[in-house]
Amino acid sequence: MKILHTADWHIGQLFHEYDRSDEHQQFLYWLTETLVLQEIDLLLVSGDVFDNANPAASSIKMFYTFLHETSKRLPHIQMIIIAGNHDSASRLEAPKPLLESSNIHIIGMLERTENHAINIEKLLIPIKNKTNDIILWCIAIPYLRMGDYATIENVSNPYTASVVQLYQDVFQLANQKKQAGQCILAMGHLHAANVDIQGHSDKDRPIMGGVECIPANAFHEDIVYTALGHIHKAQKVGGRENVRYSGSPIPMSFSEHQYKHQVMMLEIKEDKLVNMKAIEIPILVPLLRLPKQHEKLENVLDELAKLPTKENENKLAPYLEVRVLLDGPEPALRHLIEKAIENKQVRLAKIDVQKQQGKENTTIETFDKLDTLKPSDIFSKIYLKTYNEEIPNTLQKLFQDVLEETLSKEN
Ligand SMILES: [Mn+2]
Repeated sequence: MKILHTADWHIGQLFHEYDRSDEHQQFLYWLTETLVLQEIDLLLVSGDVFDNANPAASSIKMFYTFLHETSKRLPHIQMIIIAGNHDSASRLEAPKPLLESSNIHIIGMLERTENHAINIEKLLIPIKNKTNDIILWCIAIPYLRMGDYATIENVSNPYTASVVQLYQDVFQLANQKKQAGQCILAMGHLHAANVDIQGHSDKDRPIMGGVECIPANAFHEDIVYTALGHIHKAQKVGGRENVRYSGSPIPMSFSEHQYKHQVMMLEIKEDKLVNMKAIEIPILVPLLRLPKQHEKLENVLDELAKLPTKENENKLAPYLEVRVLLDGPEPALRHLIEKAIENKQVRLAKIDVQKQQGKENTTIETFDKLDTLKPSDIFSKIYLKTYNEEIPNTLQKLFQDVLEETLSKEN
């Protein structure tokens, strides 16, 4: 049986206001071709199919077209899709009855039994071969939110303890059901302990749920492969080759520009993992960070001037992040940069400004001194702290004018 593991598609994401449908569409076309070419029997999608809980109709259409096209070309393929923290669990699950008839399993949320316990049967999916015999059991647990799990008391981290317990409970069930020659897989959308979160350090894409990390030993040694989602950099977890993040197929932020994007392909024979390899995904729109380090504006403009000239079609031009080091205010910054790249084959996505280190010795006033503070004093201090020099007279004068005008209006 051949399996392909992917996650964190984030269909519908805007990249600094730019629409990414072309990139997502090309990835999904590529994925269908890859599934056909590699003769994949089982596709695992470990959460964050969509970028937000209320995806646009065009995003939903893209997703269902992918499911339909892939099922048409590979009539025997089975798919398991779990919800991530970006997905709406109920929205993702809505077409469940329809999809199950095409061997597509969607696990968005936990179901409860009559006595309110988690229905762990629903988190265990039997996968059959072409002759209709069960050959593996997949533990499929979506992203867990507060209130999704039974709270375990008297432990330092109830979230972690509950998630670990749930994986153990479903594993136990799988182990009871499993017969000779069958094996167990697991899926999850979570933040594992000690992972490389490069790509999430960026303030544009802060990590969700990163406070409570799940140790790799939550996944029993007898699970042949654990397919994780949530962290965008592809990697193994806890030093274990068979516990992995597939990574996101397209970069979600500029801090992801350095690493390759991939899917994982696995092959299982009897109850053993016999083959595992990463398949690199072609990138349609590259990310460009210029210059490598933050530099003074004049150097930056020189650098931008060297960029290749615009071709007719600028629709898929690289996304550009410009990195500037400023030692004073520069109100024309955006204008100057936009002018410099007017005829260049790039699309400006972000201007990242670093200010030269100011003096740190400006004291913060205490509450009881608030009455005595003057706006102009605060302005002077902030300027000194930001730019490490006194305010130029012209700027001080402009500030006074604005201040006086504001105060006169107030009265
Ligand atoms: Mn996520």
